[in-house]
Amino acid sequence: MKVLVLGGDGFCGWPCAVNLADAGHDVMIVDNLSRRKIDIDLGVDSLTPIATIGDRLKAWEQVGGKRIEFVLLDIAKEYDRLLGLLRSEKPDAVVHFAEQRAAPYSMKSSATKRYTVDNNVNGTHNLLAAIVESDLDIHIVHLGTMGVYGYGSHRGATIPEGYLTVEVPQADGSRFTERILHPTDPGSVYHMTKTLDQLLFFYYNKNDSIRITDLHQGIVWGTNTTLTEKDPRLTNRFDYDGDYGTVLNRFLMQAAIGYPLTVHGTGGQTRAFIHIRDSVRCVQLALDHPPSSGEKVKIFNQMTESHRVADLAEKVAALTGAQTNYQANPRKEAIENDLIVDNSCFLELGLQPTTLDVGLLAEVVDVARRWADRCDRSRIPCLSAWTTRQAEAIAARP
Ligand code: NAD
Ligand code: USQ
Repeated sequence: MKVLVLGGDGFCGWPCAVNLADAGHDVMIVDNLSRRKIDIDLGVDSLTPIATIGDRLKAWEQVGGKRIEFVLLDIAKEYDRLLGLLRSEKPDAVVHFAEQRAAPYSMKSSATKRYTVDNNVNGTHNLLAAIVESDLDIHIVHLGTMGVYGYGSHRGATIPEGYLTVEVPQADGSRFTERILHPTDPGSVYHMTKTLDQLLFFYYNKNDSIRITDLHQGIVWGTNTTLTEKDPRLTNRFDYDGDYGTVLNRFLMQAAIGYPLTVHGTGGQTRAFIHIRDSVRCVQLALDHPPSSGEKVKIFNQMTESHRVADLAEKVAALTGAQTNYQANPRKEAIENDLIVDNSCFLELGLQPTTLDVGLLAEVVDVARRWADRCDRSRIPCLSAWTTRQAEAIAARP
């Protein structure tokens, strides 16, 4: 299969591209390298040393024996080049990772809010419009987020895979049932762009019959896959800073350097998680099981387990002896929430989850401790505040 991996230089995209090439697909990465530029702008770096895209591709050719092509292209700004690429490459599928993915970065300023909306919404819309204009039958696999469902108001209900069956009352007292997109409740400007993506997919699927799989992914933890471990130049990125670091990887790194684990608020926030190895596997499963022509957008909940943030801190502390620091929350989010998720689609397709209980220790030892001296402690605090109220609260932290 010919596959374009948009955003294939990023944390989820790079191991995915390598995995698809290893599985025998003809892979082309399309990326504008904006993530590397944001690191430079913020003055931070991946905890793991990552090779340039050129060196990564050379290393993969030597180690994997198969070439991955690369095109430097901004999908949000270079519509004509994107269309030209689809026409010349005629891919069977496009995996779309190419978005600004950090909630705290999206909430830093009006400039980062506007950038996140412009980049993510235009990028997704350009892809959809270009597929229609190309007149090619291309399956889109998009990386969405569990955050589209929101965290707070589920009242013990199980979150279904994308669609909810509702009963609608009529004026005459009768009712009809309808399967609708699950209502959205984004918690940041970044998460809001993912809810907008979802609507764009709904429309283009309905109007133009584009075949789409939208993966509502939880927080990805871990670093490498067996393939990216094969050569240091293939190593994946590990974000730990206050804008891009996600909670579990941050806790692992903090434990490795003796920095008290930064739990926001009470730590009652419950979130969904998945290991990077499973994320890569899910994308492959989604490509292998495309929707048929005329089928509604397929939505999978791409997560394997749910945990409260405070419980994660406890787990990491039990493993490493780390201290925990409950601190003022920079985010406007529910103090606590329940999260029961239906993820049966991937389990039925054969996904065998890597659990925290099995994978955590290796991650602390092999990655976080190994690269601990590359950590800049001053970049650990989360300082991007959702509103002025949260900004005042974090300014008053002891
Ligand atoms: P990342 O920032 O590491 O990778 C995104 C890649 O896309 C980068 O290489 C970046 O340069 C590229 N990119 C961004 N805008 C682009 C544009 N306009 N044109 C071309 N390339 C562009 O992020 P990630 O963690 O790999 O996330 C990938 C996708 O998965 C995102 O859409 C994100 O929302 C989703 N996701 C990530 C996680 C997670 O925990 N990391 C969880 C759920 C969903
Ligand atoms: N948190 C802490 N301490 C920290 C960092 C975060 O307590 O040091 C808390 C946050 O307040 C939040 C939770 O941990 O309640 C999760 O935060 P996160 O930064 O790990 O995850 P999030 O902002 O939700 O975003 C990440 C990815 C995003 C993806 C999303 C999936 O960056 O691309 O879409 O996870 S999900 O959370 O399922 O929506």
